[in-house]
Amino acid sequence: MEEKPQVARTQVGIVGAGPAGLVLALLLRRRGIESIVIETRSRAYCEQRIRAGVLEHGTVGLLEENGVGERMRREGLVHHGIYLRFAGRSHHIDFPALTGKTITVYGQHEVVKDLIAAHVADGAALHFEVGDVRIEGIDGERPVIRYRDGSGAEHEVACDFVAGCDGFHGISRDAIPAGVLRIYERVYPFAWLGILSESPPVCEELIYAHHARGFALFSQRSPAVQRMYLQCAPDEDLGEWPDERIWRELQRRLEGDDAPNLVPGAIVQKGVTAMRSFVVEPMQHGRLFLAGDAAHIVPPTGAKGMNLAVADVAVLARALEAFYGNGDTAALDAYSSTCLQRVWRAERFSWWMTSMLHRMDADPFGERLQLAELDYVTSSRAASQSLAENYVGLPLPV
Ligand code: RFL
Ligand code: PHB
Repeated sequence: MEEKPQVARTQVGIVGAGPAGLVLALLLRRRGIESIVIETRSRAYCEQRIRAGVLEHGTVGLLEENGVGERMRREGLVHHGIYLRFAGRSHHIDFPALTGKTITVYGQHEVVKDLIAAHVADGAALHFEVGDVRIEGIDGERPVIRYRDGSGAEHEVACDFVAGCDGFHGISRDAIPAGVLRIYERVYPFAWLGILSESPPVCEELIYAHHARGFALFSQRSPAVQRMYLQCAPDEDLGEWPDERIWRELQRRLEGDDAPNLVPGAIVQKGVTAMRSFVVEPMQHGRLFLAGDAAHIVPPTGAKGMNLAVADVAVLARALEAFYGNGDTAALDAYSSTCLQRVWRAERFSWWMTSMLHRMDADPFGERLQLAELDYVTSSRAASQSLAENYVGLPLPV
């Protein structure tokens, strides 16, 4: 006999409780629109997953306006610029002087913790550790999300719309019929070895370092915890990277006249991150809307991924508000084209930062071009302003 599913009904079914799904649910709730969020991982896993660290000016504003900015304001580190380091010297890009804006360094997992806490406090529907997730009926007016809970019981969520916020490896993108999506992709021949360490900051702001041995990035999480990355091979074996080697390599990639002092500490996490640029077009089909990493990936060099996810769902929430307010579908119909304009700008910026800063094998001409570009970017006001306005974030779409 076929098992009878437990049936729930909502306006917007959200697949995935990363930044895209959680921010969307929050924005919808603030507009009086119901949603149910389902997530395959546990709450603890989502709250501990170490990822992004830089929040654009607009992302910070959106979180604050929606009542989840209190801890970020207290614990987030407001940065007034970044350093580009090359040929043995650091060069400051001053964001307030160039754009009037700042950025905030606050871990993505802290944002996720704050969002989950707000959902729980509001009694919102947020289901962790679900399995076997399927999306059906997106071509009709009643799409359905099916899943199994931890005990194996089958559930069905009948929705008006489905938001696919399940990241690059999720199932939402594949729910769109074959032949509809066009994929644009670039895979880079290098990766980042990232560490989290209990040590003092290398500098008051982030340092993006170009070096003949490869790129390095010196970021932060708090006054006592730092996040740092080394360019490495995509198939790099972490077993070959004992802590002493990591510290030695980070220090070498900082070398030069004004080399900041790197104080080693306990490395509490290590991982390798692949680098990829990826966009699907369109970002919607029928009643399914893709948002965040489910629709696009940027290499992390421009610090854009999480910010793009938030920008997508800001557009989607506004479009759904118009639909439920007065039946107007124009903004929903334009969702993909509205988002893709910003997405491609961020793709361009992330690709450009990546190309300018990473070592490419056996390309001495390319290295000279990188140095000329870095020299130009740090000495021309027009060029540094262009970098700064992209880094702090283009205005959220209105
Ligand atoms: P996420 O965060 O991947 O969340 C997707 C969620 O969906 C769940 N899921 C499913 N749920 C239900 N059913 C299924 N079938 C499911 N399949 C998956 C997953 O468990 C997960 O919880 O996507 P989202 O929300 O679109 O957010 C995107 C951001 O996470 C990502 O773009 C950023 O982390 C990228 N990124 C950075 N972005 C920035 O804006 N600034 C940065 O400084 C920055 N640095 C980075 C980064 C990403 C990095 N890594 C590890 C890729 C640095 C690194 C090293
Ligand atoms: C981080 O702090 O994890 C981080 C900062 C800047 C980037 C990427 C990652 O460009």
